[in-house]
Amino acid sequence: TIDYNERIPNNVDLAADRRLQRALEGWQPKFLDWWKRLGPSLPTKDVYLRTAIAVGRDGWAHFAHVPMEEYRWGIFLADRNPDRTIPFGKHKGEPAWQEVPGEYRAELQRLIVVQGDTEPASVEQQRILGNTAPSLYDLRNLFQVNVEEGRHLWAMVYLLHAYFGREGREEAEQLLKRNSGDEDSPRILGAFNEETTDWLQFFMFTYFTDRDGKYQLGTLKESGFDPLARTCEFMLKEEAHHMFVGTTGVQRVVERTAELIKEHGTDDIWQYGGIPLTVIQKYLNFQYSVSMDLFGSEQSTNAGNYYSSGLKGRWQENRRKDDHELLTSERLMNVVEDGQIVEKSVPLLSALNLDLRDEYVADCANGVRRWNQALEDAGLDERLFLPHEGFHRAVGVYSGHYVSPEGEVVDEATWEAREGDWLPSDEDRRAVAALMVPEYEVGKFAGWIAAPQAGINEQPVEFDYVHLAEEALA
Ligand code: BYC
Ligand code: FE
Ligand code: FE
Ligand code: FE
Repeated sequence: TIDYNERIPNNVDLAADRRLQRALEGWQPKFLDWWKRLGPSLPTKDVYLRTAIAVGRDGWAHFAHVPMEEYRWGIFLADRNPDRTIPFGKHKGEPAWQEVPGEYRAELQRLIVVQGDTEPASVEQQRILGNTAPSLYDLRNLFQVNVEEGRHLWAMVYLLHAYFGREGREEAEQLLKRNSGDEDSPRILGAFNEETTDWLQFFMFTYFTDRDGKYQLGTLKESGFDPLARTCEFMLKEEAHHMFVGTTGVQRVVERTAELIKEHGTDDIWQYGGIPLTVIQKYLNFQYSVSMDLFGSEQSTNAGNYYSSGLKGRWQENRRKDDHELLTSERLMNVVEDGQIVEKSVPLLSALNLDLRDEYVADCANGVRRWNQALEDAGLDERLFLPHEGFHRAVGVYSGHYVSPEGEVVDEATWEAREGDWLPSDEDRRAVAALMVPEYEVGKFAGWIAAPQAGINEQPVEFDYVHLAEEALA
């Protein structure tokens, strides 16, 4: 269990390391200041939140109404397996590292900083969404995601403080100083500088971009550096809810859209307060493609080196039936040559970003199947789909090329002519934004989204998930 008597709740025996404790207690007010400045902007009294109270397999979460700024952010690592060995790379079979291996210090720190940078970035991106929540249920889910991303920042800051000395402490400060979309000091990865303009985008973000988080954390959970592996293992438990918010959020939008299409016999349902399916598809296209970019280049020496060094593994490394070193394996990948997409064979070790991305793509398809089931159940013929991997890409082999959602390489003029059919236009975003009127009454939902099947933690859907502050109600 986690010691809640401490100023910083933890299960790493922080009290036994006075220096580290003081360093983190020095960072804590800066975190809280950042939360006040760039965290959720809607003033609330309290929110029905899940807090981690243990890290074991069952019963790790406690639910209660708590003021958000009193959320018990803390440091929780999955239990240590004393027999754990490094699962892959050239150190395979050696005992997992409990300290940072000197030769990989820089790379390990870089990975942790990149991971850490995304967590507060997403909170910043979602800052103003509370003002337009479609229900108290959704508002609560937004805030749950936000506090947990805040805790994921804590998880990375702990590693930086505990294992990377002065440089680590400086990086921890920088994690609060770079900000999403900031001209001078933006967040590190592209998708985390995009605006989250509205709730449809938020649901697409938690479906597609939090899912990148799931897959990246899944590879870091395999790391030979045991504290990183253990912290990612626990983060993944929290992450499941973020993806639930995305899957069911998009599903509920699709359900409501299908209902309105049937009721009015037209796809053009703006006038009836719904989001047309074509616009949902454009939002999907956008968030999927910027999330695909988060995997880096298909071929990456960084990724190969991370693997060989034992720092970052593959998704479900232990289930892979090979030598876990990959020095001789090859695989096929797509490249664009003379305006055609063709396959070529490359060393597997050079293409591990692609290996992970393929796992991600297969997982993404599951939700799309669910959403299409909702369309089928409603008796509609329209379907949603994942665009081609080359569509709207800024990183990797497709960057610099124009590829349609169907996977056709097109010229620039065609792209310019069709872009508005494929990606949300400013007009689309404005029309979606116009539907985003807040619904803060218990058990009520905005007209563009269906109610969920069930409430949170076996509470009813009609439940006071959030108590707003007086000034928010005025
Ligand atoms: N935007 O060799 P390459 C999450 C940079 S999400 C801008 O192809 P590599 C969350 C790259 O950094 C998960 N720059 O890439 C979700 C490199 O720069 P340097 C976050 C990019 O290194 C929702 C250069 O281009 N965690 O947790 O193989 C809410 C060459 O790149 C981008 C991680 O990402 C981009 N999209 O792979 C909250 C895990 N892509 O080093 C949270 C840790 C690449 O030459 N990160 N670049 O200056 C990594 O494993 C790797 O850094 C990456 C890139 C997979 C991101
Ligand atoms: Fe309680
Ligand atoms: Fe996270
Ligand atoms: Fe997340």
